[in-house]
Amino acid sequence: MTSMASTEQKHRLWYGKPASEWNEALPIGNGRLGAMIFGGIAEEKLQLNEDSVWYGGPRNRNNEDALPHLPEVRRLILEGQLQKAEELAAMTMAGTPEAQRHYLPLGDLLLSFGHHGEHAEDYVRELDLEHGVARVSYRIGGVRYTREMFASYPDQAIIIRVSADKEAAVSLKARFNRREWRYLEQTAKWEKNGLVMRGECGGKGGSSFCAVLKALPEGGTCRTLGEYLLVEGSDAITLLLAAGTTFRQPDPELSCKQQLTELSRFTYPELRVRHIANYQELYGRVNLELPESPELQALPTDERLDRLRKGGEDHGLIATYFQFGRYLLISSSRPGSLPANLQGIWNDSFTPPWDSKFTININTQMNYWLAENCNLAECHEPLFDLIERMREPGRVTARTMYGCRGFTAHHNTDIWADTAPQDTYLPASFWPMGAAWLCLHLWEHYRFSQDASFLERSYETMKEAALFLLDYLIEDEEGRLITCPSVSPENSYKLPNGETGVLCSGASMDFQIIEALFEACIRSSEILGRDEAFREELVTTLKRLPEPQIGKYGQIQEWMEDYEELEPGHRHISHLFALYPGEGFSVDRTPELAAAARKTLERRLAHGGGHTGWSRAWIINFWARLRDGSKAFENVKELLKHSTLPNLFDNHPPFQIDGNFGGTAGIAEMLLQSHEGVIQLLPALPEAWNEGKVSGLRARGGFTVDFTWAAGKVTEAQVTCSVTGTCRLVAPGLEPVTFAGEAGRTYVFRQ
Ligand code: FUC
Repeated sequence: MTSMASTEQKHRLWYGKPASEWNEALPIGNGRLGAMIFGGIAEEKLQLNEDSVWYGGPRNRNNEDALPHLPEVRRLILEGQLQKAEELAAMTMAGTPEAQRHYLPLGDLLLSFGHHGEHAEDYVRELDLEHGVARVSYRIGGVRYTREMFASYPDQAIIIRVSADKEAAVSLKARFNRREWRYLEQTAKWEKNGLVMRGECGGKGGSSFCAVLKALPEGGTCRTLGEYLLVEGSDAITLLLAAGTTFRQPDPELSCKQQLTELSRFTYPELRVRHIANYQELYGRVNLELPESPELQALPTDERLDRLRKGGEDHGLIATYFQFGRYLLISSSRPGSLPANLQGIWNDSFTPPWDSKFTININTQMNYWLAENCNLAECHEPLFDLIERMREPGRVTARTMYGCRGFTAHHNTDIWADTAPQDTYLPASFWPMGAAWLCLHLWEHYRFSQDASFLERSYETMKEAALFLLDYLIEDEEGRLITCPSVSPENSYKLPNGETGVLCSGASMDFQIIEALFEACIRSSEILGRDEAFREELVTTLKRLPEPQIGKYGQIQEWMEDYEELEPGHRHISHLFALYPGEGFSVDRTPELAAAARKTLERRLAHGGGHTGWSRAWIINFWARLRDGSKAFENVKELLKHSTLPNLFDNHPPFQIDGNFGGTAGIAEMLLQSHEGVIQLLPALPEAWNEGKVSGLRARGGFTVDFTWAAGKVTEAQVTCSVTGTCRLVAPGLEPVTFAGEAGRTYVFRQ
C-alpha cells in the first residue's frame, strides 16, 4: 500500500553496517570543512578536508606565444588544415605549464574505542538530513554507544560527541594521520587535551595547513602520549576539531586554538542547537513529498538502491535523493567558502581525478543549477566570489593571449582563479567561453532574487565577459561573426576532406552562450539605465551571429557545418545549451528547434549517451524543458540505478558531485519552471508521481511557491512574493492567472 509521506517524514540515509570503503562513508560539511565518516565499531575514521588545502601557489601560465600565432591558427582552421592547426595550438596556446593546481586531503582523524574483538549488536549508521547530523550507534555487552558528528557553520568546527548509556563507559584514543604525504606534516600536543597536525601543502607559493583537536571529557581522565590523545572512563566526550590554511589566515594554528578555546565554553547541547538552527534555516525551506511506501522506509538506503537497480520503484528514495542534493550544497558551499569543486569538498586522494578542481565547461556550473530554484541562493555566493577573483587573471589572459579587452577563462579554474588553458587535451582545452558561462549565474541570481543592488555589483563583471567576446569574434566569408579557435566541449568531428579534429570555427554552444550573455547584459543595462552605446553594440552583434541550424538527422547541429560527429553518443551535449540551462530553444517559442533538440537527445541516447552521472543529470533537465515527464523520470531512475554509489554520491565514475546537484535541479525542473515569464507548475510530471506536495521552490521574479497535486492536477498553490510585481501562474487543474503581487504577501489558488 502506498501513502503520501507525511510532513513528519524524516529524510535520512542509513545502513546496518560500517562503511567498508570511501564510497560507503557519509559526508558532513560546513562549506569549508568536511569529513567522510566511516562509522567503524572499534575504530572510527573521519577523512578530513578543508577547502583551501591545495598544492602550490598562484602562477602566470598564459602562453606568450599565443597572440603572435593566433592569426596562423585561425587561418589553418578556416582552411580545414585541422592537424596542423592543432599541432600549432598545442604549442602556442596551451598554458605554460599546462596544468593548474590541484586539491588535496587534509588528513584523517582516527578514533579507537578499545572494543577489542567484542561483538556489536543493533548497529545503525545514519546521516540525518533533517538536522545535518551523522550518527553511529550500537550495543556491546548491554551498553549502547552513540557517536554524533556534524560540521557546524556558525562555529566553523567539526564536533564529535561520543556517549554511552552507562556511566564512565566511554574511552577513546585519538590521533591524526596523513598517509602518503606524511613527510610534509608534523604533529604536536596541545596542553593535556589537544593535538595539532600542521604542515605544508607543497609546491612553490603553496599554503601551510593545520588541524587542531581538543577533547572535552565529562569525567574520567585525559592526557596525551606520543601522537595520541587518551580519554578513559568518561561518561561522554565532546571532541572539537578546527582546521585552516594560510590561504585565509596568517597563522591558522593560532586562529584554530583561539577558536577552540572560545568554543569550549559551550556545552555539547548548545553547540548542537547552534548548528541545527543554522542548518535548518536553509534545509527546511523546501519539502518534497512523493508517493511513498512505508515498507520501503524501513529498509537501509543501500538495499533500497539495490531494489531500484533491479527494477523496483521507490519514489521515497528519489525524494531523499533530491533532499540529499540540497544537503550536499549546504555542506560544500557556504558564504565565505570556496565553491563546491568536482567532489564538493570530499576527497581522499593526493592526486584526485581531474585534480578535483573547478571544471567550467559544465561541471562547476551544474553544481549550482539547484542553488536558486531549490531555495539555497546563499550557497551560490562562493561561486560569485570566485568569478570576481577570476576577473584580474582573466583580463591578463584576454589581453596577453588574444589581444582582447574584458576577461576570459578556459575550461578549468583553480583555487587561485587561474584562467589560462588547462591541459593539451584538445577537445576541451582551447575554449575561451568559461567566464561567459559562469557570468550567467550572476544574472540568474538576479532573476530569482530581483535584488537590484546585486545586479549593480555584478553588471560590470558580466559586461567584461561580453567585452572579451566582442573582441574575440571574427568575421567569416559570409560576414557572420564567429568564434575561432574554439571547440564544442568535448566532441570531435570529421571534415569532408577526411581530416578529423576538434578545433573549430564556431561551435553552436558558443553562439548560444554569447546570445544568453549579451541578452543578460542588454536587459541589465536597461534595468540599471546605463550604457546605451554598449547595449546597441550588443544588439548589432547579436544579429550577425550564426543562427542555430538543423542537420541531416533532424538534429541541432553541433557545429556551423553539419559535420559527422566522431562520437555520436558523447557525454557532453553542448549544442543543447540553449535548451538547458539556456533558454533559446523552447517548446512554445521555437517548436522546430525544440523538436530538433528532441532528435538530438534521442540520437545521443541511442549511441550510449548519458553514461556519466553528470551527463545523465543534464539529460533529466533537457527532458524536463521538453516537458516530457516520462522521459525525465526514466532518466532520474537511470541516474540512481547506474550512476549512484552506496552513499548516494554521484558516480562519474569515479565519484563526482555534479550529478547529485544536476539530478536535484532536474527533479525541481520537472515540478516547476519559470524561465518563460510564467510560473509553470508540473511542466514535466511523470504518471508515477500523480500525487505529491512540494513547498519552498523558488521561481524567477522573486516568488516562492508551495503546491499540492492529485491525479496529476494541482489542487492548491500558494505563491509568496518577495518583491512587488506581476505574477503569471499556469498549472494543470487551475485557471491560468495573472496578478499584481505585493512584496511579503501570499496568494492562494485552489481547484
Ligand atoms: C570534463 C568531462 C569529464 C569530467 C571532467 C571533470 O572534462 O568531460 O567527463 O567530468 O570534466
